[in-house]
Formats: sequence, structure tokens, C-alpha cells
Amino acid sequence: MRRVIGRWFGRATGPVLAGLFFAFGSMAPAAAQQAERHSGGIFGSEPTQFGAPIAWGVGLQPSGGVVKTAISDLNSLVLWIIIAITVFVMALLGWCIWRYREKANPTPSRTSHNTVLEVAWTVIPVLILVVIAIPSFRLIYYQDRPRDADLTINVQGRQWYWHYEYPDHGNFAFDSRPIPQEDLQPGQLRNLSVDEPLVVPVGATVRVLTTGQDVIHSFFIPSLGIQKYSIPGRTLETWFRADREGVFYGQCNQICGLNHWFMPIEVRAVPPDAFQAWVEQAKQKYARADGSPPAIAAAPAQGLQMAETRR
Ligand SMILES: [Cu+2]
Repeated sequence: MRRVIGRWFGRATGPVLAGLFFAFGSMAPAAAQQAERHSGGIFGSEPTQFGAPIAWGVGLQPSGGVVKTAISDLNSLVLWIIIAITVFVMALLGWCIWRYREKANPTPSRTSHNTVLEVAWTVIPVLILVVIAIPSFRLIYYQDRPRDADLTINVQGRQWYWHYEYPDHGNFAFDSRPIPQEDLQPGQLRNLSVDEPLVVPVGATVRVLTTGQDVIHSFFIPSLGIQKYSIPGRTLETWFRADREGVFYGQCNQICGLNHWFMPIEVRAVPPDAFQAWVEQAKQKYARADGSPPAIAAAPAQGLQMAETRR
């Protein structure tokens, strides 16, 4: 008597599929344009020169560069898909409760199979997953490595500080540690500001090579869309580009021991000439007494050798 749901689904499948394709097709370029102008969070926030968490912030941090913008785009796409699915399921549930209540439907249907319905609820979720998978894989490969890097920075996680090296800009290296709370100057952030920040030129594609000296750390700067493990005995590659001047903060986000909290990251994106000036000054400041290049990979190699000998 009442195979309404089955018939309804049969009739609705075509329009729903067409609607899904149309909606996602038109949404993707719109989202990309949106991300160019704004960035980040659920409600879209203005570009900022300050990449750091804020009190009561909701959503992602505003984007400071291209990789983060691409991440925010995918986040928005998936969020809207989730919203559409939630609204649809809630509406269907409400309608079923109302339409098939005991009073309105005293003799329930004994239908146990409906081919059209079963095909629909298999095929539609598969299509939704395909719609999510395509931009998702594109993003993974986009983040993977830079096409043409302007600059390489070696990053080494150590218990418990960061060690940075600029191999193609004078080959100097330095350590970076947080500023103690009692020494904070106005404008500096507790547990985020550091004594020796990373400095990069605005608009430059920065290749980041990560290694770990002792345990696994992770180099993570939300507003620049970069997160990479730093693993002893292994070099991993990723990249970022700061599209505007500013200070972008991050932290080690792999639990790495007692002072895991003690590993903030501060990146200063400055105009190219200011970067050159900083490089000249840094070459003097971080010069080694014997003039030898910093041996960034020496420590994990030694560690491995020791492990070998012990075996
Ligand atoms: Cu760490």
C-alpha cells in the first residue's frame, strides 16, 4: 500500500545527483575566489599579519600563504557537504516520524527490500566521497614538495628546541628557544615568541627539509599550512610561501618528551631587501669560530651508528 519512500527515492535520485554535481561544480571556483580575498575560518576572516591562535577563535587560523589557502578551501568544501548531509538526514528523519506515526499509518508496511533505494544509498555516498577525494589528493600532492624553491631551510627538531640552517644563504645555523614569560616585551606572545625567529622573504617559495636529532618532533605552523614530522635518520621535504608580511607562529605538535611545550616556532616574513640585510647580519652573528659548516645531519647518524654497534 505505502511504498512511498521507495517511490520517492526512485524519483528523487536523478534530481539529487544532478543537484549535487551542479552545486559542487559551481561551488569549487567560488570557494577558490573567496579564499583569495579572505582565508581561513568558518565565517571567513580578513587577511592578517599575525598568524597565531586567538581567544575563543572558531575555525582555522587565517591564511598567511598559498598552501594554507588551499587547505582552507578543502576544509570549507567538506564542511558544506557535511552541513548538506546533516540537514537532509534530519529532514528525512523528521518527515518519517511525522508521516508514519501510529495515528496516520495504523498498518505498517512489511517491505524489507527495495532495490532502487538500496542502489541509491550506496551510489550517492560513493559519489560524495569521490567529490571529496579529488581535491583531497590534489592538495596532498600540492603540499608534498615545491616546484621551484627560491630558498631552502633545514629544520632540525631537538629535545627541546629548534635548530635552523640556511644552506644556500651563507650556510649559517642557529638555535631557537621561547622567551621566558618574565622577559616578554609588549607584543610578544607567551609560549610562542622566540629569541631567534626564522626569517623568510615575502612571496618566496621556501623548501623545508626536516630532520630529528633525538626523537620525533613535528614542525607545524597553522597559518602557513605547514606540518611535517622531523624524524631522526630521515630527511622529509615540504614547503610554504608567505604571501604577506607578518609574524606566523607554530609549535612542535608531536609529543616529544618533558619539554614538548617548550618548542614554539616563529616565522617572520619580511620584504626581500630586509631579508638580504638580515642574512648579512646573520652570517656575522651566527659565524662559527673555525668557519666550518654546521653538521646538521651528524647527530642522528652518530646515534644510528651507536645503535648498530650495540647490536
Ligand atoms: Cu618536539
